[in-house]
Amino acid sequence: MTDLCGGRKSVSDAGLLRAAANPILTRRDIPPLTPDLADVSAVFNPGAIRLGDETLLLLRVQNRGRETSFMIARSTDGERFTVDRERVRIIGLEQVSTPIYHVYDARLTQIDGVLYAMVAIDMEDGCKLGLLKSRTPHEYEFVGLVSADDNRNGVLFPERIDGKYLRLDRPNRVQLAGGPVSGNAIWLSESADLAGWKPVTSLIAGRFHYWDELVGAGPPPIRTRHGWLCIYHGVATHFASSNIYQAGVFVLDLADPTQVVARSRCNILEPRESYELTGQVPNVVFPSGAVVPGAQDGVAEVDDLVFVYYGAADTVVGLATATVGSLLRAAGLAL
Ligand code: BMA
Repeated sequence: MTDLCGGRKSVSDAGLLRAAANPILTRRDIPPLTPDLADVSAVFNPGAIRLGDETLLLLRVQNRGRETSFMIARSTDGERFTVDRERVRIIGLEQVSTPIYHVYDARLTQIDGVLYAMVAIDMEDGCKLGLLKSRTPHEYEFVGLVSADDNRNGVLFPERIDGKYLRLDRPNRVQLAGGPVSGNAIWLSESADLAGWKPVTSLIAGRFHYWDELVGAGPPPIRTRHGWLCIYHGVATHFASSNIYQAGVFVLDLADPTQVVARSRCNILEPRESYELTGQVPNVVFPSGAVVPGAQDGVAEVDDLVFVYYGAADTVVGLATATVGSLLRAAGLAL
Protein backbone atom coordinates (compact mmCIF):
# COMPACT_ATOMS: atom_id res chain seq x y z
CA MET A 1 0.00 0.00 0.00
CA THR A 2 1.15 3.54 -0.64
CA ASP A 3 2.38 5.61 2.28
CA LEU A 4 0.19 8.70 1.87
CA CYS A 5 1.69 10.72 4.68
CA GLY A 6 3.57 9.55 7.74
CA GLY A 7 2.36 5.97 7.54
CA ARG A 8 -1.27 6.54 6.55
CA LYS A 9 -2.56 3.73 4.42
CA SER A 10 -5.77 5.32 3.20
CA VAL A 11 -7.41 8.72 3.15
CA SER A 12 -9.88 7.50 5.77
CA ASP A 13 -6.92 6.90 8.10
CA ALA A 14 -6.11 10.58 8.05
CA GLY A 15 -5.93 11.32 11.75
CA LEU A 16 -8.46 12.94 14.05
CA LEU A 17 -12.18 13.22 13.29
CA ARG A 18 -14.10 16.17 14.69
CA ALA A 19 -17.20 15.58 16.81
CA ALA A 20 -20.44 16.50 15.06
CA ALA A 21 -21.38 18.60 18.11
CA ASN A 22 -18.31 20.87 17.80
CA PRO A 23 -17.56 23.24 19.32
CA ILE A 24 -18.50 21.28 22.43
CA LEU A 25 -18.05 24.23 24.82
CA THR A 26 -18.33 27.93 24.16
CA ARG A 27 -18.40 31.06 26.29
CA ARG A 28 -22.19 30.68 26.58
CA ASP A 29 -21.69 27.52 28.66
CA ILE A 30 -19.91 29.39 31.44
CA PRO A 31 -22.31 30.09 34.32
CA PRO A 32 -22.33 33.78 35.33
CA LEU A 33 -21.44 32.98 38.95
CA THR A 34 -19.88 36.34 39.68
CA PRO A 35 -19.94 39.66 37.79
CA ASP A 36 -16.52 38.95 36.23
CA LEU A 37 -17.74 35.60 34.90
CA ALA A 38 -20.83 37.09 33.30
CA ASP A 39 -20.53 37.21 29.53
CA VAL A 40 -16.94 35.88 29.34
CA SER A 41 -14.86 36.21 26.18
CA ALA A 42 -13.66 32.66 25.66
CA VAL A 43 -13.22 29.12 26.99
CA PHE A 44 -10.39 27.03 25.51
CA ASN A 45 -7.28 24.78 25.95
CA PRO A 46 -8.65 22.40 28.62
CA GLY A 47 -6.84 19.75 30.62
CA ALA A 48 -8.71 16.43 30.61
CA ILE A 49 -8.85 13.31 32.78
CA ARG A 50 -11.09 10.24 33.00
CA LEU A 51 -12.02 9.50 36.62
CA GLY A 52 -14.33 6.50 37.00
CA ASP A 53 -17.14 6.90 34.49
CA GLU A 54 -16.68 10.66 34.14
CA THR A 55 -14.49 12.84 31.97
CA LEU A 56 -13.42 16.07 33.70
CA LEU A 57 -12.11 19.09 31.85
CA LEU A 58 -10.17 21.87 33.56
CA LEU A 59 -11.22 24.79 31.39
CA ARG A 60 -9.26 27.92 30.63
CA VAL A 61 -11.83 30.71 30.93
CA GLN A 62 -11.02 34.25 29.90
CA ASN A 63 -13.19 37.16 30.97
CA ARG A 64 -13.67 40.59 29.45
CA GLY A 65 -10.75 41.90 31.50
CA ARG A 66 -8.58 39.25 29.77
CA GLU A 67 -8.16 37.63 33.17
CA THR A 68 -7.87 33.85 33.38
CA SER A 69 -9.79 31.42 35.61
CA PHE A 70 -10.15 27.67 35.74
CA MET A 71 -13.52 25.97 35.81
CA ILE A 72 -14.55 22.32 35.73
CA ALA A 73 -16.76 20.71 33.11
CA ARG A 74 -17.91 17.10 33.41
CA SER A 75 -19.45 14.49 31.14
CA THR A 76 -20.13 10.78 31.07
CA ASP A 77 -20.13 10.38 27.27
CA GLY A 78 -17.08 12.61 26.74
CA GLU A 79 -19.01 14.89 24.39
CA ARG A 80 -21.86 16.60 26.27
CA PHE A 81 -20.41 18.62 29.15
CA THR A 82 -21.93 20.55 32.04
CA VAL A 83 -19.88 23.28 33.69
CA ASP A 84 -19.81 23.16 37.51
CA ARG A 85 -21.23 26.19 39.28
CA GLU A 86 -18.05 26.67 41.28
CA ARG A 87 -14.77 28.30 40.27
CA VAL A 88 -11.50 26.43 40.83
CA ARG A 89 -9.36 27.88 43.65
CA ILE A 90 -5.57 27.62 43.73
CA ILE A 91 -4.24 27.73 47.28
CA GLY A 92 -0.71 28.97 47.93
CA LEU A 93 0.07 30.99 44.80
CA GLU A 94 0.69 33.96 47.10
CA GLN A 95 4.03 32.30 48.11
CA VAL A 96 5.42 33.52 44.80
CA SER A 97 6.93 36.94 45.37
CA THR A 98 6.94 38.05 41.71
CA PRO A 99 3.63 39.25 40.25
CA ILE A 100 1.67 36.54 38.43
CA TYR A 101 -0.47 37.56 35.47
CA HIS A 102 -2.02 34.34 34.20
CA VAL A 103 -2.17 30.65 35.14
CA TYR A 104 -3.32 28.66 32.10
CA ASP A 105 -3.03 25.70 29.70
CA ALA A 106 -3.47 22.99 32.36
CA ARG A 107 -2.53 19.41 31.57
CA LEU A 108 -4.05 16.86 33.95
CA THR A 109 -2.28 13.65 34.97
CA GLN A 110 -3.10 11.16 37.70
CA ILE A 111 -0.05 9.49 39.28
CA ASP A 112 -0.42 6.91 42.07
CA GLY A 113 -4.02 8.05 42.61
CA VAL A 114 -3.16 11.76 42.97
CA LEU A 115 -4.38 14.25 40.37
CA TYR A 116 -1.88 16.89 39.23
CA ALA A 117 -2.17 19.86 36.90
CA MET A 118 0.92 21.18 35.18
CA VAL A 119 0.27 24.80 34.20
CA ALA A 120 1.91 27.70 32.42
CA ILE A 121 2.37 30.75 34.65
CA ASP A 122 2.94 34.15 33.04
CA MET A 123 5.07 36.20 35.41
CA GLU A 124 7.10 39.37 35.45
CA ASP A 125 10.19 37.48 34.26
CA GLY A 126 8.54 35.32 31.61
CA CYS A 127 6.52 32.11 31.50
CA LYS A 128 7.33 29.34 34.00
CA LEU A 129 5.88 25.91 34.63
CA GLY A 130 3.88 25.47 37.80
CA LEU A 131 2.67 22.29 39.46
CA LEU A 132 -0.74 22.05 41.15
CA LYS A 133 -2.06 19.14 43.21
CA SER A 134 -5.79 18.55 43.44
CA ARG A 135 -7.34 18.39 46.91
CA THR A 136 -10.92 18.39 45.63
CA PRO A 137 -12.24 18.98 42.10
CA HIS A 138 -12.44 22.72 42.85
CA GLU A 139 -9.40 23.18 45.06
CA TYR A 140 -5.79 22.83 43.93
CA GLU A 141 -2.71 23.32 46.06
CA PHE A 142 0.23 25.15 44.45
CA VAL A 143 3.22 22.79 44.81
CA GLY A 144 5.69 25.23 43.31
CA LEU A 145 7.36 26.64 40.24
CA VAL A 146 9.01 23.73 38.45
CA SER A 147 11.05 25.38 35.72
CA ALA A 148 13.95 27.72 36.28
CA ASP A 149 13.96 29.18 32.79
CA ASP A 150 11.19 30.29 30.47
CA ASN A 151 9.20 27.17 29.60
CA ARG A 152 5.68 26.13 28.55
CA ASN A 153 3.65 23.02 27.68
CA GLY A 154 4.78 20.91 30.65
CA VAL A 155 3.10 17.51 30.70
CA LEU A 156 3.56 14.75 33.30
CA PHE A 157 3.76 11.05 32.41
CA PRO A 158 1.08 9.04 34.26
CA GLU A 159 3.61 6.77 35.98
CA ARG A 160 7.18 6.72 37.26
CA ILE A 161 9.78 4.97 35.15
CA ASP A 162 12.84 3.53 36.94
CA GLY A 163 11.61 5.36 40.02
CA LYS A 164 11.68 8.79 38.33
CA TYR A 165 8.83 11.13 37.53
CA LEU A 166 9.02 12.23 33.90
CA ARG A 167 7.57 15.10 31.95
CA LEU A 168 7.65 16.62 28.50
CA ASP A 169 8.31 20.34 28.39
CA ARG A 170 9.17 23.02 25.90
CA PRO A 171 11.88 25.55 26.75
CA ASN A 172 11.08 28.96 25.24
CA ARG A 173 14.18 29.96 23.33
CA VAL A 174 12.82 31.42 20.09
CA GLN A 175 11.75 35.06 20.00
CA LEU A 176 8.82 35.47 17.60
CA ALA A 177 8.81 38.76 15.69
CA GLY A 178 6.28 40.96 17.47
CA GLY A 179 5.18 38.04 19.64
CA PRO A 180 6.07 36.05 22.76
CA VAL A 181 9.05 33.74 23.17
CA SER A 182 8.30 30.27 21.88
CA GLY A 183 10.26 27.08 21.32
CA ASN A 184 11.33 24.63 18.67
CA ALA A 185 12.09 21.52 20.71
CA ILE A 186 10.21 19.22 23.09
CA TRP A 187 12.37 17.95 25.94
CA LEU A 188 12.16 15.08 28.39
CA SER A 189 12.88 16.09 32.01
CA GLU A 190 13.04 13.96 35.16
CA SER A 191 12.48 14.42 38.86
CA ALA A 192 12.84 12.37 42.02
CA ASP A 193 10.16 14.28 43.94
CA LEU A 194 8.07 16.33 41.42
CA ALA A 195 9.59 19.53 42.84
CA GLY A 196 13.14 19.62 41.43
CA TRP A 197 13.48 18.88 37.71
CA LYS A 198 16.41 18.38 35.40
CA PRO A 199 16.44 18.16 31.61
CA VAL A 200 17.37 14.72 30.22
CA THR A 201 17.34 15.10 26.44
CA SER A 202 15.72 16.89 23.56
CA LEU A 203 13.17 14.55 21.94
CA ILE A 204 11.86 16.26 18.84
CA ALA A 205 12.81 19.50 17.14
CA GLY A 206 10.78 21.77 14.88
CA ARG A 207 11.02 21.17 11.13
CA PHE A 208 11.81 24.50 9.53
CA HIS A 209 9.70 25.24 6.42
CA TYR A 210 7.08 22.56 7.23
CA TRP A 211 3.93 22.24 9.38
CA ASP A 212 5.72 22.02 12.73
CA GLU A 213 8.46 24.67 12.73
CA LEU A 214 7.76 25.39 16.41
CA VAL A 215 6.54 22.57 18.65
CA GLY A 216 5.09 21.94 22.10
CA ALA A 217 3.73 18.91 23.95
CA GLY A 218 -0.05 18.45 23.98
CA PRO A 219 -1.91 16.06 26.31
CA PRO A 220 -0.06 13.65 28.64
CA PRO A 221 1.56 10.63 26.96
CA ILE A 222 -0.74 7.61 26.54
CA ARG A 223 0.65 4.16 27.33
CA THR A 224 0.08 1.71 24.46
CA ARG A 225 1.69 -1.67 23.81
CA HIS A 226 3.67 -0.02 20.98
CA GLY A 227 5.08 2.88 22.98
CA TRP A 228 4.07 6.17 24.59
CA LEU A 229 1.67 7.90 22.23
CA CYS A 230 2.27 11.66 22.40
CA ILE A 231 0.08 14.24 20.70
CA TYR A 232 1.79 17.60 20.17
CA HIS A 233 1.19 20.92 18.51
CA GLY A 234 3.22 22.34 15.69
CA VAL A 235 3.24 25.88 14.42
CA ALA A 236 3.88 26.91 10.83
CA THR A 237 5.07 30.50 10.92
CA HIS A 238 4.61 31.20 7.20
CA PHE A 239 6.81 34.17 6.62
CA ALA A 240 5.50 36.27 9.48
CA SER A 241 1.88 35.98 8.36
CA SER A 242 -0.65 34.46 10.79
CA ASN A 243 0.82 31.43 12.60
CA ILE A 244 -1.00 28.14 11.95
CA TYR A 245 -1.31 25.83 15.00
CA GLN A 246 -1.83 22.16 14.12
CA ALA A 247 -1.62 18.77 15.86
CA GLY A 248 0.64 15.79 15.21
CA VAL A 249 1.87 12.65 16.97
CA PHE A 250 5.11 11.00 17.99
CA VAL A 251 5.81 7.78 19.85
CA LEU A 252 8.41 7.14 22.56
CA ASP A 253 9.85 3.79 23.55
CA LEU A 254 7.89 2.37 26.52
CA ALA A 255 10.83 1.38 28.69
CA ASP A 256 13.21 4.09 27.50
CA PRO A 257 11.27 7.26 26.65
CA THR A 258 14.46 9.06 25.65
CA GLN A 259 14.05 7.16 22.35
CA VAL A 260 11.66 8.53 19.69
CA VAL A 261 10.42 5.55 17.69
CA ALA A 262 8.04 7.33 15.28
CA ARG A 263 6.75 10.78 14.33
CA SER A 264 4.03 11.89 11.94
CA ARG A 265 5.27 13.59 8.81
CA CYS A 266 1.93 15.38 8.32
CA ASN A 267 -0.40 16.94 10.83
CA ILE A 268 -3.40 14.93 12.07
CA LEU A 269 -5.61 17.98 12.70
CA GLU A 270 -5.38 21.46 11.23
CA PRO A 271 -7.62 24.53 11.36
CA ARG A 272 -10.39 24.04 8.79
CA GLU A 273 -13.73 24.71 10.44
CA SER A 274 -14.94 28.28 10.93
CA TYR A 275 -14.55 28.05 14.74
CA GLU A 276 -10.88 27.09 14.23
CA LEU A 277 -10.16 29.66 11.53
CA THR A 278 -11.80 32.63 13.22
CA GLY A 279 -11.72 33.83 16.81
CA GLN A 280 -9.45 35.58 19.28
CA VAL A 281 -6.40 33.98 17.66
CA PRO A 282 -7.22 32.71 14.16
CA ASN A 283 -5.93 29.42 12.69
CA VAL A 284 -5.44 27.54 15.96
CA VAL A 285 -6.12 23.98 17.03
CA PHE A 286 -4.31 23.42 20.33
CA PRO A 287 -4.72 19.90 21.82
CA SER A 288 -4.27 19.92 25.59
CA GLY A 289 -6.32 17.00 26.90
CA ALA A 290 -6.83 13.38 25.85
CA VAL A 291 -8.65 10.49 27.48
CA VAL A 292 -9.09 6.86 26.51
CA PRO A 293 -12.25 5.75 28.32
CA GLY A 294 -11.74 2.12 27.23
CA ALA A 295 -8.20 1.80 28.59
CA GLN A 296 -7.77 -0.91 31.23
CA ASP A 297 -5.08 -0.59 33.90
CA GLY A 298 -3.63 2.45 32.12
CA VAL A 299 -2.99 0.63 28.83
CA ALA A 300 -4.71 1.82 25.64
CA GLU A 301 -5.28 -0.93 23.05
CA VAL A 302 -5.18 -0.22 19.31
CA ASP A 303 -8.98 -0.39 18.95
CA ASP A 304 -9.64 1.98 21.86
CA LEU A 305 -10.94 5.43 21.02
CA VAL A 306 -8.90 8.48 22.05
CA PHE A 307 -10.93 11.62 22.83
CA VAL A 308 -8.78 14.68 22.17
CA TYR A 309 -9.89 18.03 23.59
CA TYR A 310 -8.48 21.13 21.99
CA GLY A 311 -8.73 24.87 22.04
CA ALA A 312 -9.99 26.26 18.74
CA ALA A 313 -8.93 29.81 17.78
CA ASP A 314 -8.31 30.47 21.52
CA THR A 315 -12.09 30.92 21.76
CA VAL A 316 -13.95 27.58 22.12
CA VAL A 317 -13.31 23.91 22.97
CA GLY A 318 -13.35 21.26 20.25
CA LEU A 319 -13.37 17.46 20.46
CA ALA A 320 -11.83 15.11 17.92
CA THR A 321 -11.45 11.34 18.11
CA ALA A 322 -9.39 8.57 16.57
CA THR A 323 -8.49 5.01 17.46
CA VAL A 324 -5.17 4.46 19.18
CA GLY A 325 -4.15 2.32 16.18
CA SER A 326 -4.84 5.05 13.63
CA LEU A 327 -2.77 7.55 15.63
CA LEU A 328 0.11 5.09 15.92
CA ARG A 329 -0.10 4.52 12.15
CA ALA A 330 -0.24 8.30 11.54
CA ALA A 331 3.02 8.49 13.51
CA GLY A 332 4.49 6.03 11.03
CA LEU A 333 4.33 2.70 12.88
CA ALA A 334 3.45 -0.29 10.73
CA LEU A 335 0.86 -2.16 12.81
C1 BMA B 1 0.45 29.48 22.78
C2 BMA B 1 -0.26 29.30 24.10
C3 BMA B 1 -1.63 28.73 23.88
C4 BMA B 1 -2.38 29.37 22.74
C5 BMA B 1 -1.51 29.49 21.51
C6 BMA B 1 -2.19 30.23 20.37
O1 BMA B 1 1.64 30.19 22.94
O2 BMA B 1 -0.37 30.55 24.74
O3 BMA B 1 -2.38 28.91 25.05
O4 BMA B 1 -3.50 28.57 22.41
O5 BMA B 1 -0.33 30.17 21.86
O6 BMA B 1 -2.48 31.55 20.73
